[in-house]
Amino acid sequence: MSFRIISAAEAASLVKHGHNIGLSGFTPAGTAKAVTAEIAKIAEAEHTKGNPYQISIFTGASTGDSCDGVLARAKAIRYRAPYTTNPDFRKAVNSGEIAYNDIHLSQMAQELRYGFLGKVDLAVIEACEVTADGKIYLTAAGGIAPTLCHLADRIIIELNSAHSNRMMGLHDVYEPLDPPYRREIPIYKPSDRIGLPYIKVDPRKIIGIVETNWPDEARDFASSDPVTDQIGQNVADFLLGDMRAGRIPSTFLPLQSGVGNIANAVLGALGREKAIPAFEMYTEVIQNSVIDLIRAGRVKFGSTCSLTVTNDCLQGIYDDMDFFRDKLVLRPSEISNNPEVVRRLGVISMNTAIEVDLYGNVNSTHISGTKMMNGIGGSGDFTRNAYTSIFTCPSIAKNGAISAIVPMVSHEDHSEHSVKIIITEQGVADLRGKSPKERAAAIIENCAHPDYKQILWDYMKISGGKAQTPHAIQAALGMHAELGRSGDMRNIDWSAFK
Ligand code: 0RQ
Repeated sequence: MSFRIISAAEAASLVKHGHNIGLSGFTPAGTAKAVTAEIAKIAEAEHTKGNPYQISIFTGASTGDSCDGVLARAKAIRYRAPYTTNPDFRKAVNSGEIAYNDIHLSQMAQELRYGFLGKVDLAVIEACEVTADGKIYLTAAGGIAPTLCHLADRIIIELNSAHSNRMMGLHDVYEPLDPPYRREIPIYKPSDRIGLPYIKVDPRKIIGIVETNWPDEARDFASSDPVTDQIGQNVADFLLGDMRAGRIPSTFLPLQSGVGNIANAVLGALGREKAIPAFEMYTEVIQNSVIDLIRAGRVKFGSTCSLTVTNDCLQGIYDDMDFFRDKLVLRPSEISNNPEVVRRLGVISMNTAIEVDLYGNVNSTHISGTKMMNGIGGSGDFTRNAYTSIFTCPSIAKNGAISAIVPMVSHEDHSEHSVKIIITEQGVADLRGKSPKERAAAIIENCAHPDYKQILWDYMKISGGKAQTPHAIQAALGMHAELGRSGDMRNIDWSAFK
């Protein structure tokens, strides 16, 4: 079958007010870009005419400016799930303009299949190749593309020549059956392949091909600073200590790492620590630091959902595909983040907290309990099921006006039952095997910034200290309230709460 070549504007004209659109991609690798940019223009034109025009967007994870950015600015998004990172989108969410649903990334595809989010009216899938018999070869991410192709009656392909078709073969596409027919996912080591290198669809569903040459929009990272370097070193020292104590086998265990500046610095430090053996990754994103570690022989294999790397790094992978082909696999997010596989492989998870409380509850998503930062991403998929779950963050934010260690988190993403290790630049709190009060002591002593240690001990005093999980409920969010009042948590006066 030969496909119709259409313009991005023609593809966008198929999208009507109220439609649910599914996009390929993940953080923001492999995201469809050209059609969404044209949808934004339609939204602006319709709004100028006084007509309503808003759509829902389903993706694997965050997208770039050509999706979440332009669509948020055009006020074209009614509903969006899951994870995002775009600043304009964030503003629109926090001003109540967009209904945002922060779903665990491993669950997004199945929630669509279960029908919880409504019908997928159109799937827009970025590909490096598509064949006449309906084989779609994805670009830099797996995301939820297989499920979108399965659910949508109409598929638009963005055939993007900015990606090399040397990507063909790197993906392992596998979609589980739904209950009660689901079987085990037969991955026993990160490099196991269980599916096909392409998505197979009925070619009649592909209603048009949009030819583009649009590079991915992954951002570059801030170069590491003394704080992120120290956090990275503390993670490396902790893992080495656990290996020497026999808690991690000498062959090591697969690692997962989240996105962001801290995650990038942590991986750099792990790579430099030569006493840690070359390791494998079972993770959702691979950033530049991991590609460097693969080249250096420090990472033996990477199973991921996306290559969230800068464009020069991606080009380097394409140029050296003969080297990388047996060292990388790209999976749909339902598999890269799958709780069953994470638990089986004994993954060591490393994600980032915004704040942590005295008992080990973690907030990764909300500023002062109400404003969305990015979202939970895959951190919950991994944390709950990890062999050892680690959270990292600087001990303070905004020049010390904010402590990352607080009496009670203002929003909870990961509970004390799942969080095992907290690491700041100050040190490491190992919460494994500890009761809540023992955890509080470890966190204050090892992770809190010196400016806040006494403040936190004083909170423990007014909490009475006897209950299973001591709290002075009237003061539990006192540091957050103080931040709102004076702009600095250090001004807290606990006597006001007695
Ligand atoms: O603000 O940008 O104005 O300077 O938050 O913080 O320290 O630069 O760290 O880039 O790694 O982001 C948790 C947001 C951290 C991210 C978060 C402010 C701080 C700064 C960014 P500025 P840093 P990072 C992977 C798996 C989701 C959970 C996860 C994230 C900005 O890592 O979204 O790991 N994680 N998911 O000043 C007010 C506080 C603050 C604070 C930090 N307590 N109060 N502001 N900041 N702590 C994702 C996927 O699954 C795909």
